[in-house]
Amino acid sequence: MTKKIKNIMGVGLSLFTLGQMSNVMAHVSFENDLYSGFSDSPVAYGAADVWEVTCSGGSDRLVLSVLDTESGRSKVSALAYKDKKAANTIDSRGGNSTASPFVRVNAGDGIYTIIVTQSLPGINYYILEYHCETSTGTHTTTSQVPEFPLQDQ
Ligand SMILES: [Ca+2]
Repeated sequence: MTKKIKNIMGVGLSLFTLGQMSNVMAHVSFENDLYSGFSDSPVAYGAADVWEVTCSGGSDRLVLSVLDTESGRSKVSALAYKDKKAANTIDSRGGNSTASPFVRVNAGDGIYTIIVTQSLPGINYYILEYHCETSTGTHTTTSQVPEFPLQDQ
């Protein structure tokens, strides 16, 4: 197997469309993979992708969830961190259209780090959904993550 992005414009685009339809103004990542335990993978175990999202001034928190787009036993989780505050969310069932619960990290404006991990070695595919908002839930300016994570495993 080789590391690849699957279905970039498929699920990601449909999620984006759904977000627009529900007026959520959510941001989504491209569909990315976690890849471990293969001869050509960067790590044998513990693949982790690292992302950064910037929340504009006036933001109170980052809200995020993760969609595991691959069925199988391995679960995908996303942990967001900033200034000694963190929250973790896990998609308990891969391969369906139900994402993990939304969680919040209330650490104000600035750069949040998001780390996506898998519970078992192998290959997982996932899409992040996230946005920044004020303390009353009004969406604030949120950076769009790049096509690939800062650490890509
Ligand atoms: Ca799911």
